[in-house]
Amino acid sequence: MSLVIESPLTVNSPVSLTNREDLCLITIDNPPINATSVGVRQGLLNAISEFRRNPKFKAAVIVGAGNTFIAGADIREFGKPMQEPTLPDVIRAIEECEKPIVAALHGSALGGGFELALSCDARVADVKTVVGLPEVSLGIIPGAGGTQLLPRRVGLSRAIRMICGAQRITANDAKALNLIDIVVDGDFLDAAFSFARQMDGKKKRIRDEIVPFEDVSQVQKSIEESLRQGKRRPAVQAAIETIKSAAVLPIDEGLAIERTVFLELRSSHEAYALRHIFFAERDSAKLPKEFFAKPISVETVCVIGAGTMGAGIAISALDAGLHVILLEQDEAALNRGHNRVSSHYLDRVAANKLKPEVADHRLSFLTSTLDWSEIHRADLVIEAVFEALAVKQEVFKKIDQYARKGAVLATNTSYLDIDAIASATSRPQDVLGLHFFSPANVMRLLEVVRGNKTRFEVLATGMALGKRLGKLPVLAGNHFGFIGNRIYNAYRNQCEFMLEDGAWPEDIDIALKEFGMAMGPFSVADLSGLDIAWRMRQTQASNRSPRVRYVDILDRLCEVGRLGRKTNAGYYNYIDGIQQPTSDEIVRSLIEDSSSRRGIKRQVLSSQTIQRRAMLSIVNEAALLMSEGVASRASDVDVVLVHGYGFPRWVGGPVFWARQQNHETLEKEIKILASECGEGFTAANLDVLFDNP
Ligand code: 3H9
Repeated sequence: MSLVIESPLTVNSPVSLTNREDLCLITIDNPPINATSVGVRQGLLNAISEFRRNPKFKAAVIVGAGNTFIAGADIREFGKPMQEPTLPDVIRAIEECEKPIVAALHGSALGGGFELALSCDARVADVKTVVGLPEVSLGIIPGAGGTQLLPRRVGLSRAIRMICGAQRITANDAKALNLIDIVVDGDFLDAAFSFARQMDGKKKRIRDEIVPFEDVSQVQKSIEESLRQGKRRPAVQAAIETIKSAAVLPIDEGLAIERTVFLELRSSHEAYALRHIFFAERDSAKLPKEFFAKPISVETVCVIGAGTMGAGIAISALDAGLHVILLEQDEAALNRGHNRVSSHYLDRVAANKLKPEVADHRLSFLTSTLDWSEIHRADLVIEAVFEALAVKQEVFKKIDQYARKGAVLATNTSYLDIDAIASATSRPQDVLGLHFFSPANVMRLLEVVRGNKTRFEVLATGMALGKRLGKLPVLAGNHFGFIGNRIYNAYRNQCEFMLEDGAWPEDIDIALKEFGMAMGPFSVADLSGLDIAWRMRQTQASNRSPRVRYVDILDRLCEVGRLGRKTNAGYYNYIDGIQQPTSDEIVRSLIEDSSSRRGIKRQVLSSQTIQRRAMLSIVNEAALLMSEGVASRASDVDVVLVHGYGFPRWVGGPVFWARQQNHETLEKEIKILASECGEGFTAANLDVLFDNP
C-alpha cells in the first residue's frame, strides 16, 4: 500500500515523497520530460535528505511521473546564469547517502537523467526505456558525471563511441552492457521495489569501480572513428579527452575536469546554435494558431507512383504502422516498386537491423495494385509521379474520380504550383503539397505546402502525418520552390555568378565545405544530375526577363552530354565513380567563355568572399520569402536548410547565422551584392528575420 507521508518537501514542489511499507518512493513530476530544472534539483535534495533522516526507510526508489523518467537537464536554463543546487550536488547526495537508492526507468533516461540513474545503486527499467548521453548533439559534454561513470561500466572505447555519437540505446542493450540491472516487461516500479528490498541495505556505487582495462589500439580506433563521425567538433574533442581522464585520474579529479569543460561549452556559440535548432525543430512541427484545426484520422495511405520517391514514401508509412496501397500504371513498374519496398525490408533483416517477423508484419500492410478503384480505401492519397505539371494534373483528374469524399489529396511536387495541380480536381480544398526529400524513408524533412484553397483540417492532417512518420514537418506557402528549393535556387545562382566572376567549381565547393555545408553545390549538382535543373530551367525560360543575370554554364554542360555523375562527367570528371579534385579543361573553357560573353574580367575569389556571398544570398532569399509569407516562422527556414540541404547544424541555420551578424552591415553588404548581381537579385529588408521568432 502506498500512502503520502507527512512530507517535509515544499508545497508545489515537482518532487514528492511517499512510502511503500519500509521503502521510500521519490517521484519527479515536471512535465513534459521531467527535466532536472532548478525546482526538481532542490526537490530531489530535500527528498534525499528526508530519506536519509527517516530511520523507517530502508531503501529508496526514484521514478518519473507520466510517461518518462528524466530526459535530461532543462536546456532552456542553459542560456541563463546557473542556479544552485546543481545536478552534481544532487548526484553527490545520492552517492553519499548511506542507504541504497534504485532508479526505476521508463520512457527516456537521457543526459542528466541517465547520469542521475548511473549515480544510483541500481537501475531497473521498463523494456521500452531508451537511455543515453546525447549532450554532444547539443554542443556540450555530460556535466553531471557521465564521462566518469559510463566508462567505469562499459570501458573507454565504448563510452567514447556512445557519448561522441550521442547514442540512444534500448534497455536490453543497456542491460547487456551492465548499465541496467533488470529489464521488465510489466510493472517496472514493482520490480524496482523488489530489487531495492533485495539490496538489503547495501550500496553499489559505480564511482567506486575502476575503468576496465582495454588495449590502447582499441581505444585509439574508437577515438579516430568518433572524431571523423563527429566532424572534430569541439564538444566531440572535449568529450574524448574528458572520458580518457576517467582511466587515469581519481574520480573526483575527473569530475572536476568534466564540470569545467561542461560549463565552458555550455556558454559556447556552438551550443547556443544547437539549442536554437533543437527548439526550432520542435516549433516547426506546430501549425501557427491562425491555421489551427483538428487533423483527419489517417490509417490507409495510397501512394501513386512506385519509383524511388514513391517507394521511399511507402516504406516510411509502413514503418509508422499505416496501411499502404502502392499504385502504378503498368505491371513492370509496379513489380519494380514492390521489389524496392520488399528488398528494403529484406536488407534490413539481413543487416540484423530488423527482426524477420517485424519485416513480415510491415509488409503485410502493403497492397500493390494497378487498380485505381483501390484509391477509394485511402484516407490520404500521395502522388509521386514524374515532375511535370501536365502529368500531375492528369493523375489528379483520375484521383478525383476514385478518391472518397473528404480524403486528403497530396502531391509530392518539389516546385510546381499546388493550385494548378489542385485545379485538375473538383475539390481543391482537399489538396496540399507533401514535399518529401529523397530518400523519403531516411530524410526527416517534409514541407507541407498550403494551396490557395487548402482546408485547415487538410493542413493539420499533413502536419500530423509528418509527425507520425517521424518527420520534421514544416509549413510552406505555395510559391515556386516553396522554402527549401527556393532558397537553394538563390544560393546556387549566386554560386554560378561566382563561377562567372572568377572562381572554379572546386574553389566554391571547397570554401562552402569549409563553412560546414555537407557538400559543395557543384558536387551536389553532379550527384543529383544536371538535367533535373536543366529541365526546370527550360520550364521557366519563357517567363525569364532578358535583363536577369542568367548563367547558362549548366545548360551548356548538359548540351554536351555532361549530366553529372551518371555520365561520369558534369562539373567534374568521375573515374571509377570517384570525383576528380579539379574541374577539367572543357568545363573551364565553358566557364571562361561565359565570363567573356558577359564582359567580366575574371578575378580570384577568396574562400571568405565565397562563403560570405553564398550566405548573403541565402539570408536575402529567406527574408524575401518570409515577407511574402512563404515561411511562417523565421526559424522554420533554419530547420529546412539544416535538414534538407546539408547546412551545418552547429551554425544553427542561416537565420540564426544572420542574427549573429550586425543587422546594418548585413543589409549594406546585401545591397552591394544586389547591385553587382543585377536584376533578379532583389535586396530584401532583413527586419523580418530579426523580428520574427
Ligand atoms: C543534459 O542533460 C546535460 C547534463 O549532462 C548536465 C547537467 C548538469 N529541456 O521532443 P518533444 C521539450 S542536456 C527543455 O517534442 P518527444 C520540447 O521542447 C539534455 N525542454 O517530445 C517540447 O516542448 P514543447 C540531454 C525540453 O516525445 C517537449 O519537451 N537530453 C527538453 O518527441 C516535448 O519534446 C536530451 O538531449 C530539454 N532537455 O521526445 C534529450 N527536451 O512541447 C532531448 C525536450 O513546448 N529531448 N523538451 O515544444 C529529446 O530527445 C526528446 O524531447 C524526448 C521526447 C525523446 C525526450
